[in-house]
Amino acid sequence: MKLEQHQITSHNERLFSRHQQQLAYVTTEIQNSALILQKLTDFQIGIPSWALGTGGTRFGRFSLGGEPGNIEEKLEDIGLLHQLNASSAAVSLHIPWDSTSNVPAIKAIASQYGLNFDAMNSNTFQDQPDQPQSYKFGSLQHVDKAVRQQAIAHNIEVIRQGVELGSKALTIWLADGSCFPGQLNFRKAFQNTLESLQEIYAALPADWKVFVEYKAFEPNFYSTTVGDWGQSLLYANKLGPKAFTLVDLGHHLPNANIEQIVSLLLMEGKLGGFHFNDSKYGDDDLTAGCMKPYQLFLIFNELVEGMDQRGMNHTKDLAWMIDASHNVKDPLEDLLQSVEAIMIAYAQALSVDRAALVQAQAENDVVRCQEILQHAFRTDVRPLVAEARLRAGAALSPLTLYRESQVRKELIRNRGNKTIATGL
Ligand SMILES: [Mn+2]
Repeated sequence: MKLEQHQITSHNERLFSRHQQQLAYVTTEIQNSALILQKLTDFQIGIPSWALGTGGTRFGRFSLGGEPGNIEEKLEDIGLLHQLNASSAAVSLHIPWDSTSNVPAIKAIASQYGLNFDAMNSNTFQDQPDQPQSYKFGSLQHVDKAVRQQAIAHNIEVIRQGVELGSKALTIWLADGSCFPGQLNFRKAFQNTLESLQEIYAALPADWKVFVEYKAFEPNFYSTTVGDWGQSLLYANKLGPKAFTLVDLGHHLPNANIEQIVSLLLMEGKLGGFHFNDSKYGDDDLTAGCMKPYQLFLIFNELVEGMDQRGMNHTKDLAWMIDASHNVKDPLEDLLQSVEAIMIAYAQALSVDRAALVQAQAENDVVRCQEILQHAFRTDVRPLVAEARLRAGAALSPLTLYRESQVRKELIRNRGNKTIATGL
C-alpha cells in the first residue's frame, strides 16, 4: 500500500510547531547542523527482504498477518517505509527466496518506489528441495568437491540475477564450520573455502564487490570457517581488490570491541559494508540501538572519522544494510525504529568536535576525550533527523503516521491473516 501525500502533509502540519521549537534549540547547540542535515538526507539504508515478515526461533513462529508473500509485495512494503522516512531507498535480496522470472516488472516496481538493489545474498546454509547435494556438512568448505561446485554455481547464479537487477555486490555468509572437535581439518576447510571463493570472485563483473561476512558461532557450535574479522580479512586480502569484509553487529563474541574492528578494517581499505542490528546475548537480530545505543554511536564515530580520513563518500562507498529478525513486533515498525536509531547514531557521530578530540588525544587528556564523545552522544539530535525527513518530503514521526494510518490493518485486509513471508 502507498500513503497519499496529503496524509503525510497533514501529519507534518500537526507536529510542525513543536518540531520547530526543538529544532531551533538543537541547531544552536550543534555548530555544523546544516552539513549534518545534508548528510542525513543523502544517507540511505538497505532493508533486507527477509525481515519484512515475522521471524521465528527454533521454538516457533508467531505470524502477524498481512506479511508480503512475494518479492513484489516486499518491494511495496519497503516503498512504504521509504515514503515514511526517506531513508530506506534500497533493498537487499536473498536468493533463492527472492528469485524472479520477471526482472523488468520487478525493476519497474522498485523504480516506482525509488528503490535500488543493494547487495545480493546467496544461501548455502539450507538445502533447497530440488538440489542434488546437501549442505549439512558445509558448502564452500565441503570435503566433497561436488558439493563445493554446487555452492559455487549457486553464488555465480546469484551474481547473474543481481546483474539483471542492477545490484553491484554479493554478500556471502557461510554457515560452514563444525559442531564437534575433530570433525574438521581447519586448514583444509580454509583452503577449500578460499578456492571456492576464488572461483566466485572470478565471476564478478568489473564494477562488482564481494562481501565476506563473518560470524563467531551458530549454526555450528565448535568452529566457524569464517569466524571473525581476521579470517574474513584473510580471505578478502587473498581474493583481491573487489573483496571486502562485511560486519554484522550481532556476529561477534560477547563484549568484542566492534568500533576498533571497524576502524582497522577501514584503515586497510577492506571494510565493505554493514549489517545493523542489536543483541544482548548472541546473534539476537534485535532492533538497531535497542540494547547498546552508545556502542552504535561509537561505531559510527569510527566510521565517520575513518571514512573522512580516506576521503570516502559516506553514502556510496560502504553498503549500509539492516539484518534483523522480528519475533514479537510488527516488522515494519521494527524497521522504522532501526532506521531511526542508525540515523541518530550517524548524526551524533557527525556532531563530534573532531578537532578538539584530536587535540585532547594528543595531550592524553582522557577526561576531555570522554567528555567530547559523551557530549555528542547525550545531545538530542532527533529534531535534526526529523528535519532531514521533512525536507525530503517524508514524515516528521514515521512510526506515529504508520500507526495513525492503520497500515497493518490494511495489509491484513489486502493480503490476509495467514500469509507467511519467505525468509528467516
Ligand atoms: Mn548478517
